[in-house]
Amino acid sequence: MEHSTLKIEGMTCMGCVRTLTSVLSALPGVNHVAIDLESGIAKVDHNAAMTSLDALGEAIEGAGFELV
Ligand SMILES: [Cu+2]
Repeated sequence: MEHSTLKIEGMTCMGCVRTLTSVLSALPGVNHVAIDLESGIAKVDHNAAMTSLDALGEAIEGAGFELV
């Protein structure tokens, strides 16, 4: 299990946090997602063999946010 810490731009409210949390949680091998709105930091526990860091980034951008 990888513990990735990602910096995300574009989240403005708790609705964004909920949206992104559910998008990331739905990816295969993602175990836990914790997103802090104020800092823009997302902590994701994931099986990198199933969902790589790149795949997380693609999902984030696909949801309309930006991985910094
Ligand atoms: Cu929002």
